[in-house]
Amino acid sequence: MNLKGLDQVRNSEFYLNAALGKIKYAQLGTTPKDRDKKKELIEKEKIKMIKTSLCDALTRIIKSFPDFDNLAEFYDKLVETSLDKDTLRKELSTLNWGAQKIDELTSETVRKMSSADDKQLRKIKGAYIGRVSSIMKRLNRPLDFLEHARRILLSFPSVKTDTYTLCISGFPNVGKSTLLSKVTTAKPEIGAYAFTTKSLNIGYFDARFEKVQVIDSPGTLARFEKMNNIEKQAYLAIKYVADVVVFVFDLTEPYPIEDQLRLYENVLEMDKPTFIYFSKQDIIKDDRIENFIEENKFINVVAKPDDLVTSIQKQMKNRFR
Ligand SMILES: Nc1nc2c(ncn2[C@@H]2O[C@H](COP(=O)(O)OP(=O)(O)OP(=O)(O)O)[C@@H](O)[C@H]2O)c(=O)[nH]1
Ligand SMILES: [Mg+2]
Repeated sequence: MNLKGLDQVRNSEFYLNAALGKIKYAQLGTTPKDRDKKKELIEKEKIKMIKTSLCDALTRIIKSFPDFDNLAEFYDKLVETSLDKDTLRKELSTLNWGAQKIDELTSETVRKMSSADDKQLRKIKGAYIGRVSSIMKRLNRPLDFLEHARRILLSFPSVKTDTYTLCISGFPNVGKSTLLSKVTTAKPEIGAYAFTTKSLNIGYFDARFEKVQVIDSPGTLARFEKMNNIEKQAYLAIKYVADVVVFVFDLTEPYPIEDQLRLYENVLEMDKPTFIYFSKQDIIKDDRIENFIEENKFINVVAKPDDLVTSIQKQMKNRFR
């Protein structure tokens, strides 16, 4: 999702002041070029400047938001979990309504100004500014909501939804970020405590013809509604972005192995090709891993990070068969 143009959304007063400031500083009617212009033309120019400034600002806001009807599934679900899409649509269309109203009011005012004398012109302009201000004030609630939405959208991870993707799944503190740093150039924070990773870590490695995106996707056994933001993002990444998953088991058991097995079962339900990797092999007795593999009849185990990369490359080739 491209959110580059998503600038801060301000309140109506900010946009009004900017518009009124423009006519003040443009000094229409005071330059030698304007000396011979009729007052009527100058006042018309001023209100057109106000209109352009406000309508441009409103249109820019509307256009800066993504098209919520055509989001990739991952972002669509993410928006759904954190924002009310109907309110978003409604508030964006309220801004559109405001821009249209200001446009109509300006045309109407320009017509009224034709052949008006100086006193009438002042009065018409005053009334125009009053009406424009009250239209803008009605936009405060939508502007507020859109700023709130913008902050949420900016907190979303930059996931490439059209790139071949490996998700690293597993309980907190099992060594997911460490594995990410071994297979990609990413430098995630690694900590000796659970929940070190607070936003999705993403890295890339080169397969033969394309990049592979690797997402460090922390998981727990919480129900979706009970998950925190990063757990939700991780869940949606596995469900909607992952082509393949590697599940990290940690037999030093920062979390009971029964829970890790349950999470593994949940991941399998997502129906993605899934590999198993054992972290912390340097501090686990040799036969512990072998016995565990045998007990659970695992066949899809990758012994080392390098083997994971090779397995992913094989998996990528298979997808065209
Ligand atoms: N000895 C040893 N320690 C490891 C290994 N992999 C990870 N660790 C340690 O385990 C702890 C957790 O590692 P992380 O990679 O941060 O684990 P994580 O799964 O990303 O943790 P969260 O982000 O909290 O979910 C750190 O202290 C690491 O240094 C390993 O292969 N061997
Ligand atoms: Mg981590």
